[in-house]
Amino acid sequence: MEVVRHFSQIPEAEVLQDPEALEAFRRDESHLFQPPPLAVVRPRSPRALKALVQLARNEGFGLVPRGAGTGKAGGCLAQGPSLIVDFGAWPGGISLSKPDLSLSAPASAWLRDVKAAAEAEGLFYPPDPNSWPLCAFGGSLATNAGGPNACKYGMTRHWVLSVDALLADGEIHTLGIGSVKANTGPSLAQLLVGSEGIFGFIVGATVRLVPLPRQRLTLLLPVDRFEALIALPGTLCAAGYLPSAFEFFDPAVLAELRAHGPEEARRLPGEALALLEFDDRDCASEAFMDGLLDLLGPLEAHLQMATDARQREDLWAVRRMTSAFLKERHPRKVSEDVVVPRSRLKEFFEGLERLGIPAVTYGHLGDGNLHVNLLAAGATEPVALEAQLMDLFRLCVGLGGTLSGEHGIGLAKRAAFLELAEPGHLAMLRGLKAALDPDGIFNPGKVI
Ligand code: 2HG
Ligand code: ZN
Repeated sequence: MEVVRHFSQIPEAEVLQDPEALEAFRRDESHLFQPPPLAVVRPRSPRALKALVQLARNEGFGLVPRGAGTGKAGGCLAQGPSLIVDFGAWPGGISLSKPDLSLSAPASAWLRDVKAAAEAEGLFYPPDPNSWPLCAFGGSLATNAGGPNACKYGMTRHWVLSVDALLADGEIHTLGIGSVKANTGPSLAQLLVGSEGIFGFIVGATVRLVPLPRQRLTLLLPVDRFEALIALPGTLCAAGYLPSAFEFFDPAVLAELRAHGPEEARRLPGEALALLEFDDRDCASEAFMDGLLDLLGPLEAHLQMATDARQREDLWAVRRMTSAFLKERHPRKVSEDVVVPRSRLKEFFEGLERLGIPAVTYGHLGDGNLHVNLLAAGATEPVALEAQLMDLFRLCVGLGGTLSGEHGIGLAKRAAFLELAEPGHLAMLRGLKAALDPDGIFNPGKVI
């Protein structure tokens, strides 16, 4: 009862405390299942946020930010006594400045609406996490989400000009300006992007746009031997062919999709398969294609072109549903998103084989971001599973990569991150945390 009294004091916010309503907030899209939060609060104004910060400080509980709950690392789940701050009702609309090639939106906007608003004006906001039709703009900023387009366009971080963020004084501060050039010391906006809420909460941002690509070439490349694909991203990039996306399925995932997947997946050819996309201005030209075929060498024989938008959508539909499909068939699977530089892909796959980790792999071959899925994780002894994951992470770190390319650390990878991170890196993060959030209010127990 004590608790109820306090929470009802929060102005301009909706408060959920019904245990049934809280159940939905125990999960995100990771494999984790956390205890329920004390309550879920949906703030509608800066006043509500200020009251929340004061209450959390006085009462000694944490505040956990949440967008649409599509994160894959447990960053938006409660760890210890916490309130979940659900930004779904945060006010504001999407606005766009064509002369500035910029777009501003509140954390509550859907990423799909942000992307569509840009497209409606012939502009492009490239970040495309797999969850883009369902995820919140704020969540994509807090987690620095990446997706297939990162191969050419980078991550969410690379598109952020400024952020509005709730900081430990309970106020909202604008960090940065909505213009492409600003050079007034280290970027504090960038400190917040991808911070997973541990330094403060992003309530809105202004991002950079570019003209919408007018051409798109979508190619399907089935191969007889998976090894034949592995060198290809490096070969293409070194020759000046930078795909906007270079996705792949290893033989094990492909077999699984073919045997149990939807109709479109059952028709997929090859032992392994790549899905490549180019959006260069001249990608429909003969010269572009000739150069590409030269680089493909003997693989050229297998190349298939998506002839129309429908075929392109079918190919992408299979790729986009792969994560959900595997989760449905293997509900207790553990899915990783390790990364190695594309020049080290061959060594990665050799290493993975040597380690003998029972996994299927797919994802973003073009930028070395690989979704290694341990389908049998649920039936593996926890100690053995942890050893397998640490072996996998160490392999990546040893090759100049790291344990997460796009999903973040959150709760799911925190222990491994603490073990593997460079000590100086960790010391800096801890120093920043102590300086920016001295009372440990913002997303406690995450990342560090
Ligand atoms: C994807 O690329 C997502 O499909 C999810 O990042 C990856 O669940 C996964 O393994
Ligand atoms: Zn991915």
